Amino acid sequence: MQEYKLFINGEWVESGTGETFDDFNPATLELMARLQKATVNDVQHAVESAEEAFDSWSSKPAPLRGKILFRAAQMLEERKEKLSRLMTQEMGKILKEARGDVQEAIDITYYAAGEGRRLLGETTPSEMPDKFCMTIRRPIGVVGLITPWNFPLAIPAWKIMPALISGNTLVFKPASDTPLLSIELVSILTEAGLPKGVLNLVTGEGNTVGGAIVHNKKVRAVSFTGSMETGIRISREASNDMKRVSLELGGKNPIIVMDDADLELAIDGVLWGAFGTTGQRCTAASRVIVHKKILAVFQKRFIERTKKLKLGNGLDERTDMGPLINNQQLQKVTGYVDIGIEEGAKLAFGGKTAGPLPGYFFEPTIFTDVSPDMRIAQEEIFGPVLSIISTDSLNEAIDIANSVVYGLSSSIYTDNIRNAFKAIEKLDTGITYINAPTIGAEIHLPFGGTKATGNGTREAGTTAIEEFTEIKTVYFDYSGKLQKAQIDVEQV
Ligand code: UN1
Repeated sequence: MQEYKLFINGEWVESGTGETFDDFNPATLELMARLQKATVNDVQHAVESAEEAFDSWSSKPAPLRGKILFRAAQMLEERKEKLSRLMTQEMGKILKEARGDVQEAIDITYYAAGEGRRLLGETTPSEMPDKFCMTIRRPIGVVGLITPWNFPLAIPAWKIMPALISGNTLVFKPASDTPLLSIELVSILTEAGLPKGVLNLVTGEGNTVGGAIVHNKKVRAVSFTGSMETGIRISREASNDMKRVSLELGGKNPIIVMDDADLELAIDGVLWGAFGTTGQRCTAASRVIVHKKILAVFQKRFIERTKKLKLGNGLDERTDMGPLINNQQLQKVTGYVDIGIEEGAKLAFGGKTAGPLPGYFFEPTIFTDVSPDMRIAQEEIFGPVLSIISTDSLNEAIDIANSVVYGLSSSIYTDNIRNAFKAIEKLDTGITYINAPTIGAEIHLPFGGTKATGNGTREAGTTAIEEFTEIKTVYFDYSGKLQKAQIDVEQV
C-alpha cells in the first residue's frame, strides 16, 4: 500500500497528527493509496513557507519562471500515458477522456510558460505633456487553490500554472477523491526545478484544510472550483479579510435542438455532452430542449443510441461510460431519479445502479415529458441524467435555457444562421457552442459562467493571468514640474 505525504517547504512530511485517509478506485472499490489528513497547523506551515518563498520567486524574471513550466509541460507529455491510466483508476473516467484531461494540463502548462514572455500591460497617452502612463502586472502573493475531483489534472493545472507564471506562491488542496494526480503534478514541477516553498500541497478534509486556507489572513486570494454551496461559503468567509476569490461553480447546461438541425449531429452531440465523463462535468449537458416538430424522432433515436452505451472499467478501451466518483454521488443521482418520477416526468431509459463491477455505476438515464420548472430540470445533478424538454419556438427555448440559477455553458443545433446568432446574443451563459455540445472548452479561451456559476471570474485564456495578478497603474512624469490632472489641462 502506497502512502503519500504532504509537501511543505520542498519536503514530503507527515501531518501533525499522522492521521490518514484512504483513496479508492470507484470502478473496482480497490484501495489505491493512503494519504495524510493535514491539520490547521500544517496549513499554517504551508502558508508560511509560501510566504517565505514569495520574494525570491516573484523577483525571478517571468521568462525564467516560464522555463520551469516549459520543462514541466515536457515531462507531463512524456508521462501522459502513465498519468492517464492512473487517472482512470483513481477517478473512473474512461482512458480516452483521461488522456484528454492530461492533454488539457499539458496545453495550459505550455500556454502559461509562454505567458512568461508576455504578461502584458498597457501603455496609453497622458492628458498632459511629458508624462507616460502604463499598467504593469504584479503577483497577488500567497494564493490558495482548492480543486475538484472531476478533472484531477486539468483543473489543478488551470490554476497552478497561470498562478505560478504570474509570480505567486501557492497552497494547494486537491479533492480527497483524486489526490494522486496532484501528487504527480507537484512532483513533476519540483523535478522541473520549482524552488522549495513555491508550491505546497496539503491533502485532507475539506472543512479543516480548505477552511484553514480560506481563514488564513496571509492567503491573499483563493481560487475554487466545486459546488455552489461551498463556493458561497468560501466567498462569505473570505470577505472577512478582503481576499480575492475566484469561483467556478455549477451548471445546468442546455442544448437546444431546432427543427432545422442536422439530427444525427445533434444526437451525437447530446450523447457526448450528457453522458461523457458520466455526466460529471460542470459543463455537462443536463437539459436538451427539442423543437416539437422533431421531438418524437429525436427521442426514439436518442434512446436507441443510449441503449448501446457500454458501462465498465475505463481501462477497457471498449467502455463508453465509467462509474460515478463515490457512494455519496451515487446516492445523490439515485435521489434525483426518484424526484423526477415523483414530479411526473417520464423515465424513458435507465435510472438504476448497474455495471459489471462492484463500483458506483449508474445507467445513462433519460427523462422525457420534463417541464422546465421541475427540480430535475433546475438543479445540478452531476451524473448521467438528461431531461428532455419540448418547445415550439426559439424564443421559448432560450427562455427555458435561461430559467436556471446557473450560466456556464449552452449550445444550439441549427442550420439557420439567424437562430445561431440569436442564441449567441440571448443565452445567458459564459460559453455558447453552435452545432457542438456544451463540453469541450479549449485552454486558450476564457472559461467561466454567469449568475450562480461563479463570481465573474474567467479562467484559462488571457483571463487566466487576470485571475492571478494585480494591476498597477503607473504615471511617470518627466516634465520636471507639478502637473495637475484635470486642472492643468487645456480644455478646447
Ligand atoms: C469542468 O467540468 O469543471 O469543457 C471543466 C470541458 C472541459 C473542462 C470541464 N474542457 O468540458
